Amino acid sequence: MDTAQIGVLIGGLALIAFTLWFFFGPRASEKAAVGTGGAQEITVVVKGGYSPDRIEVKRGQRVRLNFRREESTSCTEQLILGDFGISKMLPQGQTVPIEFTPDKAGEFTFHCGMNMVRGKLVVDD
Ligand SMILES: [Cu+2]
Repeated sequence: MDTAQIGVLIGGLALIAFTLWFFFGPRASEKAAVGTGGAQEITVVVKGGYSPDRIEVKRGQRVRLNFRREESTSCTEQLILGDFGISKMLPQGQTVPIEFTPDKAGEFTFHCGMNMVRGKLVVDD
């Protein structure tokens, strides 16, 4: 093998590693911060998915998720967090606050009306 071939090989391996990491790597989660109202607050932008799509909160303290939908596709129009009995419509361009107090710890999925776009709410004890 000459230098160019080795270069191509290393490049290829790096690309594979990146692809694996991108799809299967650990997802960073974002912690909700306690805001002025005393609730753990975080803004979630809805655009081709949820950002952040993994949110960490503490159990037993009020949570306020400010969902902001910045896309017109009807897919993400509805937001469902079934484990806490929440179902909300997210009009485009508006910030919709979703407030509740998580009374149980664990990982809970929130998703669109068709269960296609998903995010995780991690409730720590
Ligand atoms: Cu959908």
